[in-house]
Amino acid sequence: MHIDIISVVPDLLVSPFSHSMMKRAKDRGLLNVNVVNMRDFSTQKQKQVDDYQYGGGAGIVMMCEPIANCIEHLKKERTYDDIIYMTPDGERLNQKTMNSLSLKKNLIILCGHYKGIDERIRELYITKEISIGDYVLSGGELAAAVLVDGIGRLLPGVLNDETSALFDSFQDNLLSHPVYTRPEVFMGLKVPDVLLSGHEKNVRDWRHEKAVERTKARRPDLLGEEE
Ligand code: 6GU
Repeated sequence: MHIDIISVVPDLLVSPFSHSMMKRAKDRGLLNVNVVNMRDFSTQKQKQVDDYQYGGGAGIVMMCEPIANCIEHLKKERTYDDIIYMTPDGERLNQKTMNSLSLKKNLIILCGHYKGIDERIRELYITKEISIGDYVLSGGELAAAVLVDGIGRLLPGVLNDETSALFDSFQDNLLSHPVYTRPEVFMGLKVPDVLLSGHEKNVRDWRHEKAVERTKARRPDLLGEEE
């Protein structure tokens, strides 16, 4: 999978993809993340990429030309399945969207700043608009990192334990069951006996029961139940 991320602060997007699972995805040639500096596509002398909004009011807007030039440049290299704009007024991100995006081949992710981007870019180029939740961030970069992390870990071969992504919280509309590792007793708290029993079916049943219990208590909405 290939993902181009367009940003005015590309430095923000270096570390998130240089460690752990995302590094492994890259090293194994499963995910290639390329960060593009929008300023390189500015048509202005001062490399300006934003300007005052028509109609007045506080807040500047990201201009059409640098974004369009950047996207056109990328499109010469490959065909994109989606051109995604990260914005608080987009569709709220969930596991279903992660799953479906993980099946794509090439994506562009555009990170907004300030008051956002000129509406005409949204009309002309953007195929999908995504928000990561009901709060406002100063820019789309951290949201893009969340999106790429969530997609990357779903690519076959990224996780060492192939089955584990399927048992995640949300993958079946249930939160995860509690987990334990050594020691057996910590500060007087003992690991539940069933997990030490070696009885596979009992372990499976216990985990399911705990997942349902936790989901009912914390996120009844996931079960289609009222709060
Ligand atoms: Cl995608 N961008 C910004 N700036 N704020 C957000 C967001 C995105 N998702 C939630 N808040």
